[in-house]
Amino acid sequence: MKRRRVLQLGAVLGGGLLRAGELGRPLGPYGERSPFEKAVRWRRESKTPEAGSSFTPLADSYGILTPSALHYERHHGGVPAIDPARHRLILQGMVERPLILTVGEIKRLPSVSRIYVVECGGNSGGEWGAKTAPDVQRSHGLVSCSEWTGVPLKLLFEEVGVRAGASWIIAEGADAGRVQRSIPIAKAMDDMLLAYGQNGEALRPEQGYPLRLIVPGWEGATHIKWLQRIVVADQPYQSRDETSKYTDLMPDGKARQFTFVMEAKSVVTFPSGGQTLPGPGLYELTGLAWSGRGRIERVEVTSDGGRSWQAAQLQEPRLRLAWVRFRLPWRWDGKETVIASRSIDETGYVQPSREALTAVRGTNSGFHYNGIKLWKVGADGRVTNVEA
Ligand SMILES: Nc1nc2c(c(=O)[nH]1)N[C@H]1C(S)=C(S)[C@@H](COP(=O)(O)O)O[C@H]1N2
Ligand SMILES: [Mo]
Repeated sequence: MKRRRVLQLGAVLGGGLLRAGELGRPLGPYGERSPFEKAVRWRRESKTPEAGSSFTPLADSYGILTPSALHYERHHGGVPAIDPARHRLILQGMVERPLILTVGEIKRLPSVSRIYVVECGGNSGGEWGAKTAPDVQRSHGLVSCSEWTGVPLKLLFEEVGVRAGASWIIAEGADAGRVQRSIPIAKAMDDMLLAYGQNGEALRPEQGYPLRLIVPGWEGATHIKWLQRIVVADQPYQSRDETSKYTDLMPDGKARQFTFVMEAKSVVTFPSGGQTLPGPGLYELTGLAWSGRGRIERVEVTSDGGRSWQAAQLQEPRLRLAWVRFRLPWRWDGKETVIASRSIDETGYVQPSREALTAVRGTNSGFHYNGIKLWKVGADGRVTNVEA
């Protein structure tokens, strides 16, 4: 193979580029990023500032962890200021021994740390319809991935003793929104976490400080933040947030309810909407893939509008229910083209095209959109939302 020069650095080296070290600023008690780094969450306009969402800048992320300060936010009643010394978790309902726990008591229990995606059921919901999002942050940024630390819920339930016939839990937050969600108890006994840690420190207030549920692979709305109560029951609660909202309207006018699992998805973050390629040449095409059903087995990428698909390189370790970073060297010839990715998970499920998805689900679903995302690269290097 002919050796190609990847980047042309040689000529500029020599004068004036390297600075002598100046005396820097002193040590600091809590770190901050460089003032030259500008990526921020984008906040969608909402009627009230407390109830709203902000989006993770996916195109500015490296690897598979979202820095806590950039984790997306979705609140229905603002971020409460909770003093952990005064916070309590109540476990009641169909249990042998109802319990009230302090945060300190919870932290004493055996714990685990796991890397998991949290994704809002409404993420990329704009793609059902007008698709006006100019960039990947706004089209797909209601998803983040963190390392969560906490107590397996199973362990707590073994402490309180679940009564025969119990089949659901109802979790309640301490925020003004009083968000309540019903979750099948089988999920709680499987892999749910009562989390207090995020990326090596306490949860951020926006993420539910001091306690939240993590429901691996299931839609964000079930991951109750500022958790203050779990009621064990023999039926779901049919709360506002699982009846009037968070249901999927189907083409026949019926609505699907309790669609918990987030199906396999992926998105190219470079090149993606709003970016400009400076010219033809070698680039690293990259993006993120995840599935609520388990491990990502394969990600395929097209850079010719879907005529051919090529397997991307997957960064190890490939963790279940976490982001997988994919990459592929890509030589852009300077012509207009369309790029996209599709993910395949360990169950064999293949991320569908928009056409295949809307053929089954119609276009009024609102939630749970996981179609293949296309980006157009113009001959001028500008990348745009192909469906806009
Ligand atoms: N108590 C409470 N829990 C909540 C919410 C809320 O408003 N209040 N929003 C839910 C929704 S819809 C989502 S998508 C996730 C968002 O979690 P994050 O803000 O940490 O990203 O939290 C869920 N848990
Ligand atoms: Mo959500």
